[in-house]
Amino acid sequence: MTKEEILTELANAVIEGDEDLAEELARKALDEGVDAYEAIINGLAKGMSIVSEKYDKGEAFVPQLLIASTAMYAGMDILTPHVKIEGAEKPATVVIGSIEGDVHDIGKNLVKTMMSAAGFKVIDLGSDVLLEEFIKAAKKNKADIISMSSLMTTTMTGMERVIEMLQEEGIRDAVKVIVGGAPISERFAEEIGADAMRYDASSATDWALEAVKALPPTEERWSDQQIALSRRKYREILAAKAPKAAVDIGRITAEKVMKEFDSVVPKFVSAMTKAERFTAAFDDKKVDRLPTAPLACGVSRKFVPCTYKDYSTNAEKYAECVYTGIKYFNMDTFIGLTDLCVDAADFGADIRYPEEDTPAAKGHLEDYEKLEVPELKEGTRAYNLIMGNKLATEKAHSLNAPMTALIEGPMIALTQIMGASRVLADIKTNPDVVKKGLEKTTEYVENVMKMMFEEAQPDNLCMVTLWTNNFIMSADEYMMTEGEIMQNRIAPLYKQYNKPVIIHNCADAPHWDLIHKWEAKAYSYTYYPHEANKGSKDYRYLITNHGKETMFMGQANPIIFLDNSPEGLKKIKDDTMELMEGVLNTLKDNGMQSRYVISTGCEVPPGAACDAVTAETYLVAEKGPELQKRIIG
Ligand code: B1M
Repeated sequence: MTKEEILTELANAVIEGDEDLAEELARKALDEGVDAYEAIINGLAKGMSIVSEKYDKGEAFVPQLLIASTAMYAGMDILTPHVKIEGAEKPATVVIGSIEGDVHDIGKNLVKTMMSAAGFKVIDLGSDVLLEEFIKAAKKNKADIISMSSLMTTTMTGMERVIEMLQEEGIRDAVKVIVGGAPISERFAEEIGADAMRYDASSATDWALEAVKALPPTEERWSDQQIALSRRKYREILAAKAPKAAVDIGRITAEKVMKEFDSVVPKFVSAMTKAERFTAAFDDKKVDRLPTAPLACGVSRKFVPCTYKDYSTNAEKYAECVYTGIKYFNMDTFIGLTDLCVDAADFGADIRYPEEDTPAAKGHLEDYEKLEVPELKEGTRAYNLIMGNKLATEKAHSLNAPMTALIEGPMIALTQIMGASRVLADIKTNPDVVKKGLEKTTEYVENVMKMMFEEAQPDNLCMVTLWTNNFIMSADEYMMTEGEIMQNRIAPLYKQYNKPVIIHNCADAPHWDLIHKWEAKAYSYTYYPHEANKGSKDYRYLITNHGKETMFMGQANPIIFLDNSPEGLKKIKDDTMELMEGVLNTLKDNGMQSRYVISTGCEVPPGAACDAVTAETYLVAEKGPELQKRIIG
């Protein structure tokens, strides 16, 4: 083989995700005297860039990226020890991780892969990384760059603290800091003092390559003298920052809402009960106004009050949160989303329960073959959830509201048990074990559904199927895994109990045409305008294309509920008004009148302000009837 052929084949091995071939070709490259560095950059890394470009264009999906990166690393393990370093510069070092509290790591892993492909030495701290670990790793490795990912509004503030810690330690100027992840904006990056933010892994890598060129030599930046100088420089800046008082904004605003409740809510004119309104909207029948049901789940606990852990693990507390949530937020149903770790906990994965935030699955299991379907009995989290929904349904009915219980779908259960990146990669390399694993989680989900329908008897049961998101899996990959199960097992079970299929997606760009395969009667969705080119769809598209069969619930951005300043509250009201008007006009244009719920489609952050939620729900109650009459008649 010529050198060119070896390089092309190395790239192809990565594109195909063929780990063995990448290793074989890496050895061949060494045997044939190809320079190891060239084989990495012009062979393996080139293949990775091609897959990454395809991903950016929506032509490849996460499983393919993951197996490509595995092949790339396999080849690199063989080639890297042979890279000649005399005369050449030592690779720049990047410390990377997802911020404390955040277990999302798929995007972070892509950034890691692209940076490795570009020749950086990447120290991966993993996900849910304690803030001080970034500082420790930067010091230990005399890093050049710190790369932090956050996928949630609740965790993004940790990035600012890391930057402050770098300043306190006198090493802020020794490193460049880049931040990224879905909720991160350029403005946010600037406000917290990061050097850059980028929207995708490739451009983050391009930035990093440029950034290190501008850095003074390592010894200079990391010298004791420079550190002492830098400490002094930032001392004043840090001292000038007002210390942020720890205020429980959720609780304070919950008290305000409760106090004002009697003088506000009874004044709303309503010709229907919550149950009548929600049921009528389901069937697109006449309503007094559109129903509203933001996913103000964890935040409802502030009325009780109780911790998030209590909300998600204690049946009585959960039911109390449902009752107070429906009452004080004046919602038309409560969608009972807790954490997404219920099944994973029962299968034996390790769950972290922070007091004030959503629990997350941390310790995953190793062996698909050893998964055992747990017995659904007292003591399991699923049993507790069912009992919680039984109590909650009684309480919701006392307020004339329907209860919408929520459970995890088989694929989310499996990814929480085994780890998402691993399962997504195994779909490509070892689909049979994934299917075996799914068989086990499906059996458990079916048992939970049956007991939920028979014992708890909520009015509706909503299922989380977030892997339909077409940023992550192709329609075929989804159909080969959870899609098939949804169609052939889960939807028929709903039918057997005479219940409508209701889906909560957590995602912005599902494969919309698949929803007809299991006849979803209601769909809780999110919409991100900046992802429109990747398939994120708004109510206009959804009602027009699928509204005849499916009631959509969503669209309002939950992040807005974090801001209860006068401007923030005004924005919530303006956005809600615009949404209601737009939805009603679209319904009318399509010959419909009420099949839509003003909601969030994504959990309102547990630290949100309760008066921000009521800014939306009270506005719907106040202005909804008038709008309904004016637009629909
Ligand atoms: Co969660 N989740 N999730 N989730 N999840 C989001 C983020 C959410 C937006 C979904 C929603 O409700 N609409 C929402 C956050 C809302 C908010 O901000 N408040 C959310 C929530 C609420 C939650 C839970 C709280 C749900 C619950 O339990 N009630 C819970 C939190 C757990 C925790 O972390 N403590 C939770 C859990 C999970 C799973 C574990 C089930 C799973 C993650 C599995 C895993 O990663 N190991 C999951 C998933 C998959 C998602 C969505 C659907 C997809 C995320 C993803 O992997 N995208 C997500 C919805 C969404 O983002 N649309 C959602 C694909 C990935 C390639 O993109 O990570 O954005 P991304 O990376 C991109 C860019 O952002 C960029 O490059 C990548 C592409 O090239 N980028 C960088 C990333 N890092 C960068 C760094 C850079 C530069 C660019 O420089 C440093």
